[in-house]
Amino acid sequence: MKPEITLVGAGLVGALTAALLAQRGFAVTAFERRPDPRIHGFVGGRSINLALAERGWHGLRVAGLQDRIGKLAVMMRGRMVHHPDAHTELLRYGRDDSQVIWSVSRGALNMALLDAAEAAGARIHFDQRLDGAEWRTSTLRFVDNTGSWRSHAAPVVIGADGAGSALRAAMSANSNLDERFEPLEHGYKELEIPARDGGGFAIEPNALHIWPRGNYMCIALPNAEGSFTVTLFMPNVGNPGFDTIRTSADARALFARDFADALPLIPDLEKDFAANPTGILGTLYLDRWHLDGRALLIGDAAHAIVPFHGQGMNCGFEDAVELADLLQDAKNDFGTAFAEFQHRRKPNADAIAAMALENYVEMRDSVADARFLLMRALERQLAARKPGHFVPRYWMVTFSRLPYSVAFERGEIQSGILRELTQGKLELAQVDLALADRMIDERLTPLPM
Ligand code: FAD
Ligand code: 8R5
Repeated sequence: MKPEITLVGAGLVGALTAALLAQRGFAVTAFERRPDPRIHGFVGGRSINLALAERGWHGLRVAGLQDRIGKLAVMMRGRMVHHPDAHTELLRYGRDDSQVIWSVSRGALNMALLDAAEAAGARIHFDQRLDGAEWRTSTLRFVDNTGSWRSHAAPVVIGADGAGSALRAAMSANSNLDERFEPLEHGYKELEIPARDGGGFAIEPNALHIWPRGNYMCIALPNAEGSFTVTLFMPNVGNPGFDTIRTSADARALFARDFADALPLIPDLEKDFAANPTGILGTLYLDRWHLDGRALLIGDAAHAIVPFHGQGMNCGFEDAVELADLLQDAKNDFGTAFAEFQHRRKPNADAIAAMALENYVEMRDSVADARFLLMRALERQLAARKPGHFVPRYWMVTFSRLPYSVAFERGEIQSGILRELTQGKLELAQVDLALADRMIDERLTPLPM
């Protein structure tokens, strides 16, 4: 008999987990609140994309989906910075085109993952919203869109139902998970740069575009069909802020002043600004991710983070792979496997949460700062002098599968080295590279790469 596992949520992480567990011989049943996107189209309808990096690709590779998704992904070589005077510059993310990130459609990704889960034998019930749990009898209650109920016996349940997790709420009703949500005082709004008439991209396709403006910014990621999804990030309260930029006319005036080169590319600015909700951002921390061997939270349900490193999904995919490996070896001792999962993943979730918060300041502000640019240039030089020894933090997070906690710790040491070496300096030629080599040898061990 195959052990049975119930999943709540068949979004990105839930569908990947369903595929990986079914591939390893578990009898997987998943319940998803939304309708099947392969039949009804993806709810929302708009093109929404995500940045896929090495950790995400690894999950897709293990699930056998690399080729299918590879065909749909748009390469982003670096940040294309749009300065206030409208000149642009490309800051490469990696060493060369082997170190890039990729823009993929959330809908296409979710549909591919659902196909893979079902192909491996997982059963997925759509239009089924978790509404509560009775832990004494291990019974979950689901409600469909007509309001009718069903009960499901679930001795082992995994919650991949996102930041607003209903399973988390049901677990909290039983035991204290020590949950805390730290809101960011900034929100976001999605807009669109459509494809040019007759097709084609209106701006450079192979980049992640950033309009840094100090305390706020816009970004744009390419969609394969030629459009870009634009996101405006700014304070909830302030000037500009979502409390002062309230009407479509306010939005147009803000763009005319601060994003003048983008404005003519966003024909539906007014309509989208009014119609699209203002997204909220924040970090979710829980001290407990599981109820012994009965229930476990993964992905955003356990550790939602702010978006500024583009790692929420990437981190969630890493969760899915780690969990599948643990359960494969667990001999049905779910309690031990869930505790080990939390033990291994929590320090990494905390590390990426902290790095994602830091990257907001870097994206919106420091790209215009001379000392920052000098440290960035030096970082690349040291990476070339000492490959595998001095590795930029962004590279460790984005292009490797080193634990996030290692990226964070080494990043702190490296940032100390960069600060000391550039103290009072204006250009790269003034930096003492022999001293740099000594600092690296003394403070960092070479990586096993
Ligand atoms: P979700 O994707 O939220 O999936 C949860 C699923 O559970 C959904 O399908 C939902 O319908 C279902 N569900 C919810 N409640 C219930 C219930 N009660 N019963 C049954 N089912 C339920 N990450 C990146 O790595 N790179 C990016 O570039 C990036 N860009 C992003 C852009 C946007 C606009 C947003 C909002 C997020 C972005 N992220 C990105 C983060 C990423 O989307 C999340 O980290 C990732 O989707 C988490 O996956 P998940 O499966 O845990 O949660
Ligand atoms: N998420 C991303 C990066 C890092 C880019 C860099 C940043 C939109 C709601 Cl804000 C953001 C990145 O350091 O140059 N990689 O991928 C994705 C990002 O935002 C996504 C699209 C987003 C939540 C709205």
